[in-house]
Parts: sequence; structure tokens; C-alpha cells
Amino acid sequence: MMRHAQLWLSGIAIAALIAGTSAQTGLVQNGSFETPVSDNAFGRAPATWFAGSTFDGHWYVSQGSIDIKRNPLTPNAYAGEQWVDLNGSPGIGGIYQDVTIPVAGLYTLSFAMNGNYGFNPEITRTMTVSLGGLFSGTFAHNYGDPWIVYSVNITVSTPGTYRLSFVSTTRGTYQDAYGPLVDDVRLELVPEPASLTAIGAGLASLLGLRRRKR
Ligand SMILES: [Ca+2]
Repeated sequence: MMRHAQLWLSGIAIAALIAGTSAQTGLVQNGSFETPVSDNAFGRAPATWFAGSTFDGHWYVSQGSIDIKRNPLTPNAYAGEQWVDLNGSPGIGGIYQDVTIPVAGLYTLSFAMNGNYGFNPEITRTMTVSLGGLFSGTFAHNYGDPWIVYSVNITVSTPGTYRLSFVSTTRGTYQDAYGPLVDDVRLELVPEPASLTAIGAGLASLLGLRRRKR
């Protein structure tokens, strides 16, 4: 009876630890761009969104326009059914989302990048990605490559709200409507070793109790 109680409590402790960890990982809202549902009728909402508008209350268009694309198209989504073309219909676009980071720590920013090569396949698709004043980088994708998942580690010393931004730097020769594609944007806290140790100890305790029961 005592062992059952300990086993039950260990399970609760582990579940709480894992829940506490995962609750702090998914800081980007609608990072897979699954809403609103696009009709692929570009040039107007819900497929094309222009500067100053928000398409979901989280992501805002910072310049030009962007397209929300939905399967089936070439390429298909990296995750789910939809993704964003940062060159809209038409316009060299950008998007941003203000992300609230509740605790200091090491974070991983990751996203999948591809290109719309319906025109000017010889031009490398490029975009600038930034997180407040903490990080800024330029990322590229070439014709023929699959979705590339980029990942960078960013140290956040001060909790607060930071602007996560993706801006196309791709200029074509026709309407600027064939740009860098983005999907599956994530900003996740890298678990501290202490948390992992606690989870490991909890698991070891749980396994130990199970073995002793035999
Ligand atoms: Ca998606």
C-alpha cells in the first residue's frame, strides 16, 4: 500500500515537472501558420495580407504583403497544411510577432525555410530574422533544396516582450511575388540541467519502485 502511494506520488511529480517544462517552450503563437485557413486566391484575404494588417491577432505584416499558402501546392507545407510566402501578391513582405518571454535562460529559435521558385529560380531566396535586439541573422535557400530547418540559440538575460521578425530580402524581376517560405516557427526554452536531473531522478525512482514490486 505504501509502495503504491509512493509510485502514485512519483508519477504526479514527474508529470508536473514535464508540464512545467513544456509550458515554457511554446512561446510563438500560430508558428505553423495554420490559421486563418487560406483559399490560395492570392491578392486578397484570407490568402494575401498587406502591411499594417494582422492575419491572426498574433502575426502582423510589417511591409509589402505576404501570402498564406495551403496544400496542395509546390512545395507542400513543412508542418500541417499551411505556410507563409514572405513575398506576397505582390510585394516584398515581412511579418512580426511580439513574444513574451517569462523567464531568463537559453532559448532555441527554429524555423523551416524553403523558396517559391515559380519565377526566377536562379535567385537565392533570402530573409532577415531577428528577435528584439537579442539576435539578427540572414538566412538563405537555393532552388532544388528541400525545406531547411534553421536553429539558433539565443541567451535571454531579461524576461520581457521581444519582437520576432521575418523580413524578405528577395527581389525578383517579376512582381516580387516569389519569395522565401517560412513554416514551423518555434521559440523554446532549453531545459536547464537541474530540471533534467530532477526528471531523471523521478524516473529512476519510479523504475526502482516498479522493479521492487516484482
Ligand atoms: Ca504549417
